[in-house]
Amino acid sequence: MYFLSCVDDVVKEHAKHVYNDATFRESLAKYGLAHVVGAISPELIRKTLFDVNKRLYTMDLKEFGYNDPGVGKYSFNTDLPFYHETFDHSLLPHLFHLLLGPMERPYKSDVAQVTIRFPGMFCGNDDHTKRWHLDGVGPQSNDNITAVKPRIQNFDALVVILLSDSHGKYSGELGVYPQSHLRLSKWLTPERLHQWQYTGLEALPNGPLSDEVVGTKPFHLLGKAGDIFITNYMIGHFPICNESPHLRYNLYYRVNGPTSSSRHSLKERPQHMYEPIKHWKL
Ligand SMILES: O=C(O)CCC(=O)C(=O)O
Repeated sequence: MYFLSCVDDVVKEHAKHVYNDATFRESLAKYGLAHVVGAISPELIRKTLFDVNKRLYTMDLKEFGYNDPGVGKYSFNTDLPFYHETFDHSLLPHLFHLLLGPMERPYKSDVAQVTIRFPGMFCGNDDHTKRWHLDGVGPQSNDNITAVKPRIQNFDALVVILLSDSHGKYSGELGVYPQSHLRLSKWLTPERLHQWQYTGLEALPNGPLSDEVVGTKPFHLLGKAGDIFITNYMIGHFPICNESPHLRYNLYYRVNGPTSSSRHSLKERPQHMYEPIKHWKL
């Protein structure tokens, strides 16, 4: 017990140290993203990667739910308790307590998403300006196929955990558009927001509008296994081509602060798309 509380104190101190670094907060406010090196312990990374690879080996791919060739095929959402530990036992709950404010209960992870990008994925004539997207935007099908519920089910932060070392640019890493949270919120009008809710991803300004609205230079989320990137929920992102001979593994969590929606409360707050950093303590 004593040992566990010591570990918790160390993790809490680490979170405080990260938060108190002004460049970390400035980066989140200005660019909508920040990199924390070595944030997750090698032991948690090892256990998570072991489980993912074991599933590949045993072909226990039930969790690889989406039947969407190319995009979602090697992506699975999981609510298995094991995947919550990687978030819940790390500095992340403490860091979000500081970044988004205290909650009635401690921060806990929502569903985890694991994505694997195999060599060759998204290479060739791929046009990423058509593929960048925001999560939580767009209609949701109900059981009754004809009834589609419009929604903007936004959250506050996307956490990207690298489960494997990057092998240089174009090794399947996530690409993000720095500042797109601010640029998109400026571009948004009530009509456009309405389209996002009803049409979803197709109504985002990608393709020919992309350079003008979100920018021309994506930033590549590269690092070592155990590094994390925290991004604002309104940062446009997409997986980059994997030209390396290695598999790339990322783990994602979507985090809700005290004022945001959650899949449990099913609150929606489309108006927050106009003020992407309003609820952050930066
Ligand atoms: O890691 C990836 O491949 C990107 C996944 C992604 O963008 C998403 O699921 O929204």
